[in-house]
Amino acid sequence: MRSLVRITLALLLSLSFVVVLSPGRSTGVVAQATPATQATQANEEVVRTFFEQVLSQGNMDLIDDLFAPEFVLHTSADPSQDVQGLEGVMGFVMGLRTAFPDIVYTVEELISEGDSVVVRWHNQGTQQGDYLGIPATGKTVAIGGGNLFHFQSGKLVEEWGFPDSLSILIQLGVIPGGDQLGTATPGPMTGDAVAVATPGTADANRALMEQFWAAYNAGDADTILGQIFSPDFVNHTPAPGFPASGQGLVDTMLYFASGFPDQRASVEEIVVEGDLVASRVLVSGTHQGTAYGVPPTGRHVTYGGLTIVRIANGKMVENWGFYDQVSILAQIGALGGPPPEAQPAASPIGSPQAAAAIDWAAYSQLEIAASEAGYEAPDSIAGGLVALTFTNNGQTNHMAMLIQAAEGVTIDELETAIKTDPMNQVALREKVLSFGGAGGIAPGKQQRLILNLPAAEYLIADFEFDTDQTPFVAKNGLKRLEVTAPTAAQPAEPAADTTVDLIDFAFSGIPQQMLPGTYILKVTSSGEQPHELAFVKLDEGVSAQEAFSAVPEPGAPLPFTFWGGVQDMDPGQTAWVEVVLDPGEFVAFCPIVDPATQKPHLMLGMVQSVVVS
Ligand SMILES: [Cu+2]
Repeated sequence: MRSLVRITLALLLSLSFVVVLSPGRSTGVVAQATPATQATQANEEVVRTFFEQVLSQGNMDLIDDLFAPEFVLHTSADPSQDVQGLEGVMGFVMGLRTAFPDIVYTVEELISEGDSVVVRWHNQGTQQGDYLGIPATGKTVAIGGGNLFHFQSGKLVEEWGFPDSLSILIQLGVIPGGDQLGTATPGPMTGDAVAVATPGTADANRALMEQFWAAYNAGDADTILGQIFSPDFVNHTPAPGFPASGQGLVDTMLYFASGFPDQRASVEEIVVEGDLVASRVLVSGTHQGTAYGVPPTGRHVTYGGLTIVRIANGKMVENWGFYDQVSILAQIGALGGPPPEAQPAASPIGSPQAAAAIDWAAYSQLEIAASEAGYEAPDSIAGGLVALTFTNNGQTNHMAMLIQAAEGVTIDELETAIKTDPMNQVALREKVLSFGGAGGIAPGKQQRLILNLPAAEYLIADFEFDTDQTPFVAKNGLKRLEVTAPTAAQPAEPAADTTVDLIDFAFSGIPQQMLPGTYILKVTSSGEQPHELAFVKLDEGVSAQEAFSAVPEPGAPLPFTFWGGVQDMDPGQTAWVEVVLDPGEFVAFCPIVDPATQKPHLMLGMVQSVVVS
């Protein structure tokens, strides 16, 4: 029911970094020295020298001694951001010290194994020069972070850096609402030593870390809380608004899973020393739900991170996590700049083939035309597989939804209820059974579908709006349709280019990149709630986020064109939807309202952009 689109757009305006703050922690921990070989001790000294003398004091002469000429620093998951060679290191250090001349790093912990060293650190500095394009603010900032280094012949050859860069931007006042957020930054951790239990073997500790990431990828909170975290687990780097407990970390994980339902962490490296285990991971997922207050963009996001844990008696007892959250924000277009170009990729379903194979005339015919004056449609058709051809002959958007009255409701009662209170979607939903129908299309357009309609009395309903903001169902946009028993010889189900499942709450099976052409989508409503698949084509130069985050003035033109799709289908129903995609950017969404949260499904994940080129 399209009447909700406007309400939806208003809800989407909640595009702000709203967080509840937790006070900065200062839980003290002192690392217990564990035996290390001479080589790993020497490696650790190199890292310590880099932090304490090069980064903190600007002693550039040491760079030659510490770094191999082929050194590479990965500052993000994007290789084009890599810093290369000795000159790259010098430029990096000079840039940092020009922006923060008094910067001082404190090494909190070193973990080494083989040719790898992981360092956990915090720093403090005053911004007196440009940093990431931000002019000098004079502000003093303090953040933590973790880095992983590889050595070759005693020199640094590769580095992955994970500063808490989101915290820097918040403290510099670059991110809206960040003045308050800044206080949530964990301060340096100093204080009392805690007792350290007998460490497990390196292999057992490594296995526990692997088990953690497997459970993370499975969204298995029970295993994490019951078998992996100790009951007194402490997270020293809680996300703003989340408690420092194991439950808080699991809740953070679930929060991210709601924004990126398909997210997966791939473990790139694990470094174990004594009771400490560090893992470097690459996380990727599709932005299909609200994350950081940003409505779903359908963009694919990849970012790196480093998690360090301490293990005692076979369970994780402490955690420090450093993730490239600024990169996530940049990739979902939340930092104000233009979102990155969608990565060119061929559609996994290739060129469309199915449309050419469909014999539309083989099915029972239902031709519906709509205009502001109402529907032109037959009074009676044969049921079974029905080819619906819907044409918009009007001056504004129209749809042709096909509904029956629910059990215990007569079709007269349903018609009266719709005309009386057409905007009350949740109440109306109890009175209808939804069999799809043609999605809203712009004037002059046509939408074809094949639907499975059992014999019954139906209503064709137009929940689009007239120019006076009245839905057409309250005027001429309702017509009865009698569907009789299917003919004995039913045609075969049509071919499809791809299968799309509408689930609670996502579109499964719609590629993010498609080639131009006419597609047949076999669309099944597979969730527990009814769903629809609506397409709009964005105006040129309009991003999905812009289109779905601005509230239009009443009557003002929307920055997209209604492109059709299939209307509400109850669980279990299937329709074959013809979609003609020409080059440009499309957005698929479902505006049906979830009764539990009163939010439209698109805010819960049922929105996805499709780039056609
Ligand atoms: Cu839905």
